[in-house]
Amino acid sequence: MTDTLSARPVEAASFTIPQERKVVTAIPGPRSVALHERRLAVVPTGVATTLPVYIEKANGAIVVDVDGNHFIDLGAGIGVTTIGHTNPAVVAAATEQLNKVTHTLFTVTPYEEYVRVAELLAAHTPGDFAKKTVLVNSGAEAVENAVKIARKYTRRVGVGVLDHGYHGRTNLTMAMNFKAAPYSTGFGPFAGDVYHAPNSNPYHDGLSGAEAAKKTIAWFEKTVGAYDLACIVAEPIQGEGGFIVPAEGYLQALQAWCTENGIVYISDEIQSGMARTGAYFASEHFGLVPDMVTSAKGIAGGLPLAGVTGRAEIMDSAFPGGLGGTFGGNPVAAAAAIAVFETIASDNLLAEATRIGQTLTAGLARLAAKYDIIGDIRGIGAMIAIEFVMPGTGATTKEPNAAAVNAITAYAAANGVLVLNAGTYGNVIRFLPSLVISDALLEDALGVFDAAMATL
Ligand code: PLZ
Repeated sequence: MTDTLSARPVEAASFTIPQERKVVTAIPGPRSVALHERRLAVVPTGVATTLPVYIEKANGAIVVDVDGNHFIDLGAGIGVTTIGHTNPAVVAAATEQLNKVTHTLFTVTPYEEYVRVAELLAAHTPGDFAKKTVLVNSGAEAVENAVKIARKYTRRVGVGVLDHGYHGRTNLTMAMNFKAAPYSTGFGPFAGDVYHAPNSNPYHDGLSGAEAAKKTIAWFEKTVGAYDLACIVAEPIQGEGGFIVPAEGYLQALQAWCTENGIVYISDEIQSGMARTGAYFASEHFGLVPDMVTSAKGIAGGLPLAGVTGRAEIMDSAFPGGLGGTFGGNPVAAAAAIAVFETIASDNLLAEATRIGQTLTAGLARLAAKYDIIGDIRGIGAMIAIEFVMPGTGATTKEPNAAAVNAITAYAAANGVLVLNAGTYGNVIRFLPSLVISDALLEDALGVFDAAMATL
């Protein structure tokens, strides 16, 4: 065992699948191809697939397809299996809960696991004040509920969002996304009273946080007026938008303006939260104490669960019965979430996220020195991205290079590395590995990226 591996909190021996890349067929292999044919007959084309490789099992940072190929998973199901695939603590907690009680509906007859998750979210989201949490099933549903509550609390209707943001696929959240295609094209009419303001995008706008905030605030003041805004919903690091990290001071200035004007500040931490960036919630890196935080994805280790956590007085503004849903805060998902919180603490996973960020950024910097199509490397902790530009445009127009991203991700997949793209122009590769991935696996994957870029 190498030093890197022995430094891992989860010993290699505790993985049930060897943490190694192994390609034994063409990608996709024959069994995946056969399954894909069946799928095309019965699953609509609107449910697209990045890579038609059908997965049979997974553990830690490795997923295994039906043809026996072992992939290094650098996407973790878009940042969901943050504490590793089939984490033993999650599997044990969910299995035990399945055998105790699978469902009652919390708003009919409640159970302790929901309450415990609410306590854990109150303890781990930023801010030292009384907080309450409503649990739901998906990120989009969390955003919808956050907006409902903010509107009820403020008795205002306007919803402010930022350019390059992403918030979901429901009717309201479609209207909140920056990108129309493919999320909302043809699906209207859309919810009204949603206002899209310029964001902070340091690599492209070159503005300081204060300058960018001035621009955003001026836009809201002219286009909506602070008085009509119930809330601003913003991701601390924009996920689908390409891991855009705002300039220093930007979000703080935006929140200060919200507070002065009675606007509820909502941090959408669905992609950036739950230990992903080396803090429980990324807002902490920016000195933000949001009025409300949405969480989902990594919260329950792969089971469907999401939440809205906020100041008690805001959360209590909805009338009794105003919030709920059949499956929200399901006992099995809630039990899994408790195990996730416990594992982050017991396995020191915040520090692991920081380690992963250091390894990735150093490795990617080596590649950037070799390949001028790498325009920017950014992100925090285990949420790192590279933006690709056309050759020779890095110092000038920074023209998006989606073709490079498509070629590199295809090469990586064919060589046993699963990685996701992102960005409004599809020219970003994002790394969202699980926090149990070793440096050795990361270096192996970086070698594949090097080889991929050498072919371009
Ligand atoms: N807010 C910040 O990242 C989900 C979308 C995957 P749901 N992002 C991945 C896809 O193509 O559907 C997301 C997010 C942020 C909200 C959401 C929505 O979360 O759980 O997908 O509804």
